[in-house]
Amino acid sequence: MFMRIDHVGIACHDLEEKIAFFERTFELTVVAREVNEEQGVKEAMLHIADGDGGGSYIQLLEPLGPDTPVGRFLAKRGEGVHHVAFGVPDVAEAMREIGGRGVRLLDEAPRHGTMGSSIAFLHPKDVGGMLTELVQAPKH
Ligand code: V0V
Ligand code: CO
Repeated sequence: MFMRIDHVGIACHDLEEKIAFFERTFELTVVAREVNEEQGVKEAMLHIADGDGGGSYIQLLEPLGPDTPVGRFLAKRGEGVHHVAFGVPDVAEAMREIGGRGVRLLDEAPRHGTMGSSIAFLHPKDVGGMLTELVQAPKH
């Protein structure tokens, strides 16, 4: 299955502070910001590189409240890497294939992700402790 790393998601308490840190430390640029109510996050995408299948990014995530996936993660583990997102050409097909291999899907159908993408999550307990996201870039 064709895959690339689309983004690494990092949980933080203060999005603006963390954006400023990544900008001045790694000279990265914010290319998108979004509030995603369904996922309970305010997020920013910082561009790293462009590849054949699409770009790669750091995604900074601030929770919209304590009772959200990122809010619970911060309370339990503190700031740090929250998930790794693989870019796939067709997220529904990737869900079928990976789900068929015994990995629990956290979404029944693809959901709205950043920058017009379609996303779905895999249970971290079935992927060696790594919360895994599948992401399909929007069609042009
Ligand atoms: C929880 N666990 C994790 C984890 N979050 N392990 C690795 N990485 C993480 N990020 C572990 C946790 O330590 C527990 O293990 C167990 O999973 C159950 O967690 P919990 O404390 O009950 O927490 P919940 O209720 O939040 O459930 C965890 C899951 C939930 C992963 C099921 O967070 C979820 O559905 N996440 C998918 C949606 C999401 O994360 N959205 C935010 C990103 P122990 O302690 O029992 O051993 S949105 C995004 O990326 C967007 C919009 C985008 O890219 O476009
Ligand atoms: Co993500």
